[in-house]
Amino acid sequence: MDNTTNRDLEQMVRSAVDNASITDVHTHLFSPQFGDLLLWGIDDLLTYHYLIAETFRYLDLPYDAFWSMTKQEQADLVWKTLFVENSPISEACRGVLTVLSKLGLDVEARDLSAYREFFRSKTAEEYVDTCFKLARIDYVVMTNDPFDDAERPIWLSLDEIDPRFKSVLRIDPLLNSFESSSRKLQSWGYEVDTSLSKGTLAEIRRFLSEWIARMNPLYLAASLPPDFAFPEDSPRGRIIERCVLPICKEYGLPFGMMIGVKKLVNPGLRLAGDSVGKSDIGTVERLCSSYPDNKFLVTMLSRENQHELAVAARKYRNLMVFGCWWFLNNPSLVREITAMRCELLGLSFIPQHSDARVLDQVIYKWAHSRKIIADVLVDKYNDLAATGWTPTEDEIRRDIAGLFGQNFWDFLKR
Ligand code: RAT
Ligand code: ZN
Repeated sequence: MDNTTNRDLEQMVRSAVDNASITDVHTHLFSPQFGDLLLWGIDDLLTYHYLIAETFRYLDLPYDAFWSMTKQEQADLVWKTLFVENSPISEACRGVLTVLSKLGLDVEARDLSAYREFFRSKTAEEYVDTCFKLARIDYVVMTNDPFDDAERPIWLSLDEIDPRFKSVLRIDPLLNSFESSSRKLQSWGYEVDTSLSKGTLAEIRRFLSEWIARMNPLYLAASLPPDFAFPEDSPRGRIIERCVLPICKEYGLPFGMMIGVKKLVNPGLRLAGDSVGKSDIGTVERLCSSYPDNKFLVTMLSRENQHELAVAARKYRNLMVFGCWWFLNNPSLVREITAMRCELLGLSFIPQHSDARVLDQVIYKWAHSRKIIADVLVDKYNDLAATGWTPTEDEIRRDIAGLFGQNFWDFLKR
């Protein structure tokens, strides 16, 4: 390998990253068996909540007027505002164009009706194959909420799921709004009350066990606010301590914590109305050190938390850091965060997830992320080569397979 030049090395790294097949560890996608819950096509792409928030930057329209439009009317307005009247340079806008271009459509034409026409004849099943192929994905991890009125009945009657889609038991309502969730639990036959008595906690554990049996999830997950604390004298603190952690331990499942979201700072924007706040890394450290037999998959939303989260992962091997989440999934930040994680953690992290809500988005989110992750890795391997340690092609492929999927599967097996 001593004849390997920097250019060969760069070529090897870029090709290994391009060809790596992906396990997308957190998305909001569904398999076609979930019917309309699986979003795809140009109108869903254009009404992505990231784009809705950006559209309102330019409009005086009352929020309700927007929400009373049909999906196609909303998509028309987003297109006009963000693509026609302004150049679409934001990451979410650029994403739509990457998707169209990778599908072979004429981006230059700026022809929304032609794009609509392209999708009209497709079925969800065939389009899943197209997107998985273009994004080079093996597995997509869903977000499955048993408290969701549209999703729950599907689980109760589902036979089987496309094996490329894996489930995750998402428990935000249980942790973050127990009072209303307890009423739902009661109506489903669980003997719970809001006092969180011993009996109630046992019933919550029964609920979790039953849904684990039904969904066969890869992990349990919740998004949590910036002021999330642990231990905490609150329903959330008690439920995590007495139900979530013991159940995760019993079934050998990680607890996925997505920390730092300020819900609905602007309710008029609905799903687009959430914001970000800095969180206390001490909470993550306390959980990891007090529960060494539990595994934690953690991502944090604020840029300010990224360095201390990587440092925490150096201290606790039961902590797996994943993804550049939501407002961090922008090239400048992915670059900075990925380089920093490599420097502190080597290859022992999961650099990215897509968070796709619309199937087609895996095409752009992964194309954009692959490019940045490859740039960072080229630098890192070049620095290595400068010492005289030239990585072989096999070593590079092994490392990259870890980052794009194997690290996740290995962590689940631990
Ligand atoms: O990124 C998003 O689409 C957010 O709205 C959230 O769904 C977030 O990713 C989450 O999982 O809570
Ligand atoms: Zn998400």
